[in-house]
Amino acid sequence: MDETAAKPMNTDRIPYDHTRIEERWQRRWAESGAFTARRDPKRPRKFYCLEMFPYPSGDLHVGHMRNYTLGDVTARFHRMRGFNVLYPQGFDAFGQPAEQAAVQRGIHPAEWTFQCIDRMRGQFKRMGFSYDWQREVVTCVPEYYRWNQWLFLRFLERGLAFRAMSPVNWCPNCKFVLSDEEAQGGRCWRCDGPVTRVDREQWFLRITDYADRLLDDLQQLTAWPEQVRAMQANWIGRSEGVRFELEIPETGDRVAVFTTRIDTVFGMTFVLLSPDHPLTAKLRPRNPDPAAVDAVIEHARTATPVERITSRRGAALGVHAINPLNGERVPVWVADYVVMEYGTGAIMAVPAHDERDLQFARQYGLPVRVVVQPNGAPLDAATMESAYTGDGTQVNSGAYDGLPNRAAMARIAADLEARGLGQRTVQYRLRDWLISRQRYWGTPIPIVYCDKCGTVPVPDHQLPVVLPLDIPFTREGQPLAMAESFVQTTCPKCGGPARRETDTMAQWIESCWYFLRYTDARNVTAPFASDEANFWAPVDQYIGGIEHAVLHLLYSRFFTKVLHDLGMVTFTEPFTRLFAQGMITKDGAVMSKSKGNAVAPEEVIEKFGADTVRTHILFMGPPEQSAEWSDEGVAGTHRFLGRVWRLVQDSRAHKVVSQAPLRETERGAEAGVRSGDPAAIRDICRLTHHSIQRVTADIEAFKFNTAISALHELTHGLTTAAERIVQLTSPPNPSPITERGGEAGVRSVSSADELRAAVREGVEALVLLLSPFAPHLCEELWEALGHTDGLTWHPWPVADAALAAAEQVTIVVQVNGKVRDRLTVPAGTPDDELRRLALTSANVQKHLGGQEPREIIVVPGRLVNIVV
Ligand code: ANZ
Ligand code: ZN
Repeated sequence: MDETAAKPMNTDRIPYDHTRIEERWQRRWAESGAFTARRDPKRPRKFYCLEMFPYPSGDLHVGHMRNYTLGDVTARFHRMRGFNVLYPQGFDAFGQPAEQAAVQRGIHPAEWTFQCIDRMRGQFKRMGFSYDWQREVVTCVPEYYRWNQWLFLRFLERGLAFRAMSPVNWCPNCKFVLSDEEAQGGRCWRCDGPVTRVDREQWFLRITDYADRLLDDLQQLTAWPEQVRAMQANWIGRSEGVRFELEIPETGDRVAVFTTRIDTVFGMTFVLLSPDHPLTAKLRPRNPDPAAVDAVIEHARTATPVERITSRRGAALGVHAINPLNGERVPVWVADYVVMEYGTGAIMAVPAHDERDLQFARQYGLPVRVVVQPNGAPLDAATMESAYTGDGTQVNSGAYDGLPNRAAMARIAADLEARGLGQRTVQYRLRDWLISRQRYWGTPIPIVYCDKCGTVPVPDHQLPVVLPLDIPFTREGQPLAMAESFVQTTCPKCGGPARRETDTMAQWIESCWYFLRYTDARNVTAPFASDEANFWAPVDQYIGGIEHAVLHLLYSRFFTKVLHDLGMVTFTEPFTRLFAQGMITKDGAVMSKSKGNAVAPEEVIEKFGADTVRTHILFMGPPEQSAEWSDEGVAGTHRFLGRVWRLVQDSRAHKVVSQAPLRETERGAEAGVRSGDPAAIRDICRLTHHSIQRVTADIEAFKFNTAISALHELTHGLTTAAERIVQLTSPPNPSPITERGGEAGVRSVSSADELRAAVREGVEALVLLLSPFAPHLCEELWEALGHTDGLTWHPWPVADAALAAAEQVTIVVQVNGKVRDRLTVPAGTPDDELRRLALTSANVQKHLGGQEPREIIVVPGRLVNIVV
């Protein structure tokens, strides 16, 4: 025994200096290009790991870091598992806050954006995230947005981009036109204020052409959260129904309606037109009081979408419509809640079976007729308080009476088709995607308006249309429209004077395809080379917030399908697996700067290190759930990492592990574990290999918190074993690491040497398994263990299933003291389980003969005695 080994540990132990270690490894990784994504043919599979890239709004807090830490652990894990890994990061750099900052603080949006990017990039680096920074994508530079423009022109060529005058969602608060997705529930996605409608000429992308594919392909996305798939399906809103026309005898007009319940057509007691329906304006004078009609039209114009569909305001239009099935004349009204954007903008109203129609009928004294009768008490049209929307038997329906309504639905549809009066159709709720924004800080739409030639696309070779930087910012108006040097241009077709489009593209456009740009980020002749995109994409694991369930994820799926149809990629879905992380809260509220409860990562890194922040964020709970940040929790995680540090340091000092790396032959098997070996060694091997199994499976399943728990247990078991070695080698010197735990869990062992290899193997496994979580610490320890290869691409440990399996023991089962059975069970099986197993034994059942046991005595690991 040498001098060092005999000394008490705490005097020569190197302290866990996280600042020094983290700076050192971040420098090493950067210098060696450790995270550069390469297409290495020796690695058979690829893995593309991606987090939704951030909007550069300033500083990130620890709540934001959850998203990125999940990604980094996943990326590091897959590198060690032998994949070619692409793990990039960038900035979604166009958008409104930069423009607001410009107005409020007089700083240029570009300057503000790049300041934020620099800060955030620095924060990412301090967290030790293993991004390939050579592929960084910043969307507000011409090198990137020129490809937005290029793609827009491809959409235009295919008829997938068009300009139309149409009512658009308008947020009076943000002074901003919104897409339907941004105005969900009638609220602005930015300020949550109510949205109104205004008419404007705008650019749209024809996403509705892809509605069926966007819906059908959701079925392929089996590794997406069910909730997100359901939200998309609902948003696309496919409805099967029937469209048919009714004649208006007074004017000779025909009005088409769309219904999902053609079985109720005999219950139509009136027809409703949308206030925006062209016939509404035409028929207005037929009401003796046209002002009543005007009031409805006016209300519809100013009301928010939610107010409109909940309103039951209406007015008669003084004409009738003829039900083609029974020739009945029913009145035609205008109603607020019928919207022009869905179906045909007119409906057959069936108050007995549609709630809104019933409310409308009661309010205006219109008739109600039951045509679908449920089992049980018959419905009474005069008194029913809510519509019956379920299934039943046809009544009051002429030739269809007595049929189940589902059967009638099919028959009536077929009959209408046969008579040429209507047809079965599919209706989508999804609307075309409005992409024009009256904003400065975005991608200019590459269009020129010429008096002679009309709307002229800017030719490819004139791209990019550069966003001018030297323009004044004012509170009102669109700065770009006021920049004459930008607006005035020459027509690419005739060379005459022309004006540029001054709307910019919605910021969602940039994020529709950025994940493909990363595969070939520096390409100057194309958005990306197909070969690179097809190698790396689709993204294998995408990580982000549930708030993008519809907007970004739907748009990206749409773009991917168009790119597929353009022949640029071979796949049709962009994100194979999707993970939506839960929020981090502080004092019960979602962490955010505006709420004043944001915790800066720098503070915690300073005190405890990035490894602690990372490990703690993932230890806080299942990542899909929200979790409360606590300072005590962080300190606890720091202590855990300190224990791992000391385990390796003390083990080395005490020659528990030698400084030379373990030779292959020293692993598991060599220790003689499989054959009649000391139980203590077997215990350590089992713990090690079982831990490898658990941590591997847990990381794959995104159960990072339980993976870390397993690492706690492994650390504890190895520490105890290391203490045992110290005791055996230096009995007179009580070691500080024996203070806790002592001999617990370590069975008798004759010599320290027997344990050494097993502990060494366990310690190496611990460092490898912990490394995706705490990479700096583990690199340092790996080096201390004598390795020179670094951990980034080091193979992940593989468990030996035989070593990992729990030890089997035989339990004797007695009934009234007589042996009746023997059970083979894993060692450590709990008493309750032993009781249950004993009672279900066939032989025991026979000897009990139906009697209730009076007492069941369990001797753990040995015997169960049932007394009757
Ligand atoms: C008659 C009827 C009877 C209806 C009945 C329902 C129940 P989904 O499922 O969302 O596709 N509708 C059609 N176009 C409309 C419009 N532009 N504005 C407001 N409502 C409209 O809904 C389809 C149903 O919504 C259609 O079927 C129609 O009412 C109404 F017992 O027709 B139904
Ligand atoms: Zn022209």
